Amino acid sequence: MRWGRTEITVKVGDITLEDTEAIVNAANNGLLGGGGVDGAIHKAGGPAILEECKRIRARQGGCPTGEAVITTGGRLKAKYVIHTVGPVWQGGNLAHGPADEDRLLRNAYRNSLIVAAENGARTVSFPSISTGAYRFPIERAARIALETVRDYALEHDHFSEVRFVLFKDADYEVYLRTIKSL
Ligand code: AR6
Repeated sequence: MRWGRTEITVKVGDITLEDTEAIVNAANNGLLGGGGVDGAIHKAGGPAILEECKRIRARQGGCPTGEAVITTGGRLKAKYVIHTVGPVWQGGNLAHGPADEDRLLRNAYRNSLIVAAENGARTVSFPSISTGAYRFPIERAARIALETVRDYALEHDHFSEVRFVLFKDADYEVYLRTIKSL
């Protein structure tokens, strides 16, 4: 699948093994690591990633939801890790205004692309942000992820490839179905 000049790849895999110049981490506001893909990235990439996260924390007090920051990839193949923070699913309505989670998830994808582009990365891999511990429904999240990357790719010629790396077969099936429907 190609959007503008950007090749879009959807695959099953472990994102810590990807060879794109940047991989994206589904982090939390504190930037000190955690479980899920965050734990896997810190474990595979080694302590240099956490050291830089701590420096970012000291400078700006963590990472607000929907924003993104960049560190070294440490021992990973990827040169950079872009740490973004998706929203915790709250039900998609009411308390925070209509579907604020949708807007925050869109921001997480878009700001990750912007930070990658600012740092010269032309290939980037994404996990499925917010759909694990943060419980965002996968169908809705997949649509937001794919539409946000599509819109960016159609507006900018910057990326040669954006890869979606799904950990579970069921998530991969949802992404495939969604991309065909766009
Ligand atoms: N490669 C690719 N995807 C993975 C991997 C991996 N190695 N490991 C897990 N996933 P989650 P969130 C998938 O919970 O929902 C952390 O503790 C997983 O199957 O990692 O954004 C952070 O520190 C799921 O589809 O991220 C935060 O506190 C997806 O990654 C919080 O969890 C996202 O699940 C963030 O929650």
